[in-house]
Amino acid sequence: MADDKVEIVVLDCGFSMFGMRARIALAGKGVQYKRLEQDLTNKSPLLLQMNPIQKMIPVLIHNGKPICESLIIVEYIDQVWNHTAPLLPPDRYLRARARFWANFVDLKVYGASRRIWNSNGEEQVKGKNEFIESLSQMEEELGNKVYFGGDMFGFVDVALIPFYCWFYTYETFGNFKIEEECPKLIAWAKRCKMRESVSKSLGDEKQVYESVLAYKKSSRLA
Ligand code: GS8
Repeated sequence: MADDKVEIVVLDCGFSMFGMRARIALAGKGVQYKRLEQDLTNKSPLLLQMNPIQKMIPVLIHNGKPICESLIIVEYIDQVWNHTAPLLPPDRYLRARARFWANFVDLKVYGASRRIWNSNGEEQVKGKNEFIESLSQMEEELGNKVYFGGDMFGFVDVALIPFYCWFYTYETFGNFKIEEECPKLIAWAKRCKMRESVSKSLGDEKQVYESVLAYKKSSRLA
């Protein structure tokens, strides 16, 4: 594909694990793009025009056409730039399995993770327990493989690895150590981070934490 004629823009937000997915997928394919940082407290006309239904980032804009929802964006990137570094396997069953676990990350891991930093008391403890349970289930799915799909970094890895730079935030709010609960998953995360497409796309864990503190402060004031 003649990339110099193609315009690719990502509406993104530094701390977003969903935005990081798009960044990792594009970096892995070696695609150049323009990243437009969005202020989610004051949404831009471009974001509202490109994602009028959800009004959320990330949005991938490919030649003026918007694609929304991070996992759909990652799959789209994988299909358009299919000449290198495939993320989804060719086998239909393995593809379905990868989609299942990526969806599990959104439904279970993400759902529980929010409650660790965004609630208190019993609700927070429940969130923490469900978070550990969901990561343990993922650890089981990983087994002794290098990556979720086997020897190749793939779709489920892209879906989950952005959460790694949020671990410091979860641990600080929830007062626990993820490595004590899921050591194999931490070893997997360190392996993923050795890849340039991942290391340059993840946020800094301390900055993520600061963003969460700032968000909590501003939502208390609202
Ligand atoms: C979630 C995107 C999302 O939550 C996806 O792309 O996978 N299922 C979607 N985006 C957040 C920022 S990251 O927490 C967002 O844009 N929020 C703005 C809002 O809720 O108004």
